[in-house]
Amino acid sequence: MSRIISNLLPNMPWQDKPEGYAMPVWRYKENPIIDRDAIESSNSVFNSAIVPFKDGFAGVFRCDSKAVSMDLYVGFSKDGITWNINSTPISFQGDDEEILKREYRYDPRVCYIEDRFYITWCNGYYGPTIGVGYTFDFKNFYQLENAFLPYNRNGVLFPRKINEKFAMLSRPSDTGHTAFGDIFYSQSTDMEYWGHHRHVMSTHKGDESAWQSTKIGAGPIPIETEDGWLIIYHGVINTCNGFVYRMGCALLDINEPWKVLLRSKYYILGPQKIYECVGDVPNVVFPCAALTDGDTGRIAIYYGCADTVTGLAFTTVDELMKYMKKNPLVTQ
Ligand code: BMA
Repeated sequence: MSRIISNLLPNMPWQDKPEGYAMPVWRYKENPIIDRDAIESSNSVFNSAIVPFKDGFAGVFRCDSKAVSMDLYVGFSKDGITWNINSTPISFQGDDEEILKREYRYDPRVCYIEDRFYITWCNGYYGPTIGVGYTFDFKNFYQLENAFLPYNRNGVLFPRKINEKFAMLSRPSDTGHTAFGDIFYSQSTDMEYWGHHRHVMSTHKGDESAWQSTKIGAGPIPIETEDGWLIIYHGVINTCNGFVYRMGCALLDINEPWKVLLRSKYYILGPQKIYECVGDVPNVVFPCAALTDGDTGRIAIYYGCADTVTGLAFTTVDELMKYMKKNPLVTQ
């Protein structure tokens, strides 16, 4: 048994694994949980970040408008499944007008550290980079400096300081649809200046694990377990029909998270249901958040489906650990 080190969350959404199901991650039966027109202005609602908040849940949602512009919206839910999303985007306050100027915002992650909820997202600033902000109450939002120079995406914070520093995974990229990308680890004492960058994982070029041959990027906030940091990430292959996005998992060293202890050679969830294969960008499952329960080891993954709607899937820390141990990626 591998144990999650986290608070108890008995009210997290959950469905048991269907009898005889072969894969380690199974979908919520009533998927998708959020439709593309969840708010009046939206073309699509996907790649969004959910956390426990008060006696329910809060989330930061990527809602693309009918102009197909990308922005972040806050929402609340009692059960993690039925959501009320605000009709106007998040407005950030901050010290510097230059940083508050909005070009576009997408693919949020939300991470509770110490006393507040930090939000990271892909922020347009002469190209994509990692925006950073925080809130205490999901009403007032404060924006800090961008973490990196452009171009970067998939900035994902760790839920506590490691070696006395804030820690973030990210994926240096380009201005376009990026046909490359590895995961790196960066450190900061103040959430403003990031350095001491370390390489974590690369794409896999051989056919042992072709689904992650083009680019990889961190997904939900890393899950602290007794064996290390469990990460769920997206891996991409370039096919004659374009990019296909799947989910994988890996285990990182607890004190030196740039060291990979285990990594699955097989994907854990791929686009196979109609709402994952058909939409504005077909064949995409893109995880951005996970709820966890320290007692049962349950994990609920929130993921974008075909860049159009939001899905929910379930697993446990044991399922992922067993799957990685049984099918390890040998040549990293
Ligand atoms: C990535 C990001 C994601 C998106 C994915 C598939 O580059 O833009 O938001 O889900 O492509 O289109």
